[in-house]
Amino acid sequence: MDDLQPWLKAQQKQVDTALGGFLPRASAAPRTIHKAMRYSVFAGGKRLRPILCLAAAEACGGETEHALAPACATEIMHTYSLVHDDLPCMDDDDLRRGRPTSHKIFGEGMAVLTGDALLTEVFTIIAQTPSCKRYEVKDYVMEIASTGGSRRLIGGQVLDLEGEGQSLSKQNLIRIHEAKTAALLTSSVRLGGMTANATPRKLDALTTFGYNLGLAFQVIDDILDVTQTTEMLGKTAGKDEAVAKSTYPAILGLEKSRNEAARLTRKALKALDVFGKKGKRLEQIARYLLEREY
Ligand code: GRG
Repeated sequence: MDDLQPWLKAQQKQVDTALGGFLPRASAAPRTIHKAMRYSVFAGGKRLRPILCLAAAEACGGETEHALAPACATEIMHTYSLVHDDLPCMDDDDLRRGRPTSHKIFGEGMAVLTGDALLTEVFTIIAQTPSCKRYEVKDYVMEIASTGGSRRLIGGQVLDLEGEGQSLSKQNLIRIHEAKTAALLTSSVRLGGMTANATPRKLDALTTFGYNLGLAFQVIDDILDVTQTTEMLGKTAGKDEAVAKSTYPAILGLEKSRNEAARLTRKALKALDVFGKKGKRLEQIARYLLEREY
C-alpha cells in the first residue's frame, strides 16, 4: 500500500492534464459556459472513476494512453451529475468539492446548461477512444450511454426523488445505489478493460468488482456524511440526517454499515483473482476506499 499515494497523485495529474486538453478552453465563446464547465471539473474531485478506468486497463495489460479518453469521459459524466444533483430543484446544495456549487456562482440557468454541456462533451470525448480487436467506438459509446441513461444514473435519481420523505427498505436503497453510484464505477472499470481488449471473462470480473466496489463506496459515503465534518468532505456534512434521507447508517446503524462495506469490498477483491499481479492497483484502491476519510 506504501506506494499507492504517489501513484494516485501521478494518475490524478495525468487525468487533469488530459481533461484540460479535452474540454473547450475557458476563453472559447461563449466564455461563461466554458468557464462554468471548467469551474466544476477543476474544483478538486478525487478522480476516482478515471483512476479506476486506468487501473482496470493496467489489470488487463493495456496502455494508459488508450484509456485516457474513456477515463476523462467518466469524470465528466460524474461532474455533470454533481452539478445537476446540487441544483435547488434536486438536492439543493451550496457546497461541492470545497467550493460554492455551480448555480451559486453562475446562476441556476447556467448550471443547468453546464450539466447539459458536460454530458454532451462525454460523447465527443468517448468517440476519441482507439478501437481494439474486440471493441470499437460504438461499444464504448453504448457502455457509457447506457450508464448515463434512464435505467441507471437518471433512473437512480428518479427513485431518489420519489423516495424523499419516505423510509425505504434496504432493498430499495440498494436499487438506488446500484443505479446512482455503482453503475458509473462499474462502467469506469469496464471501459478501462475494453481499451485493453479484455476477454469476456475479464470483463465479467471487472463488472463484479465495479458493482461491489460501487456499493461499498456508497455505504462509506453514507457513513462519512454522519461521522465527518463539512470541511473534511468539501460538501455539507450531516445533510442526509437533516433531510431524513434513507441511508445505510439510518437503516442499519453505523457498525452494521461498516461491516456491510467490508463485506462488499471482500466480494470486490475476490473478483480480482483472474488478474493475478496485474490487479494490484485495483486491489489497493478497493482497500484504500474502505478506509478513506473523505
Ligand atoms: C443526472 C441529476 C442526475 C443525477 C444522477 C449520480 C447522481 C444521479 C447524482 C450525483 C450525486 C451523488 C450524491 C451521487 C452519489 C455518488 C457519490 C457518492 C458521489 C460523490 O463521489 P466522489 O466522492 O466525489 O467520488 P468527488 O467530488 O471526489 O469526485
